[in-house]
Amino acid sequence: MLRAIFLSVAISAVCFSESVIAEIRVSDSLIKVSGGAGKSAAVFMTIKNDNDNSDRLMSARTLVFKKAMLHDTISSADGVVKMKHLMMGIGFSKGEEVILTSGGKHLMLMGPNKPILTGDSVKIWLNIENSGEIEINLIVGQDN
Ligand SMILES: [Cu+2]
Repeated sequence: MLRAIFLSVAISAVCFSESVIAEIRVSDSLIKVSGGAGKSAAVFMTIKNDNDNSDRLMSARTLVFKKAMLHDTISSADGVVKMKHLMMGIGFSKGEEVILTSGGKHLMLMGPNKPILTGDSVKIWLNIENSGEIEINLIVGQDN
């Protein structure tokens, strides 16, 4: 009995270590800063929808950058790479896992309010249509 209680505590502790709100799970989040002291940054992550309904990442906000925009990366036949603003956000159906990654969909942060340095933390709130806001905290790594 004691052992069973101990086990359930351990499991809930694991759940709290990732960002989970209404069964929207965000994992493997990463920030890549570009342009010297960080004129912009791209944010990558995996979002899993464990809800019983579809949902949608509508937008994001942060206090560290003036603008946060959802982008897709489009490469044309002649090799030109462009970014497209995803005005309708990124939708995910029930059970779907969406990966925001380099060369694909990502969250773009523009206009830093201060120089972005290695070790800085960047807190971001993801606005999920049906599940509310999810807070994630990213640390700027040395490989930026
Ligand atoms: Cu972009």
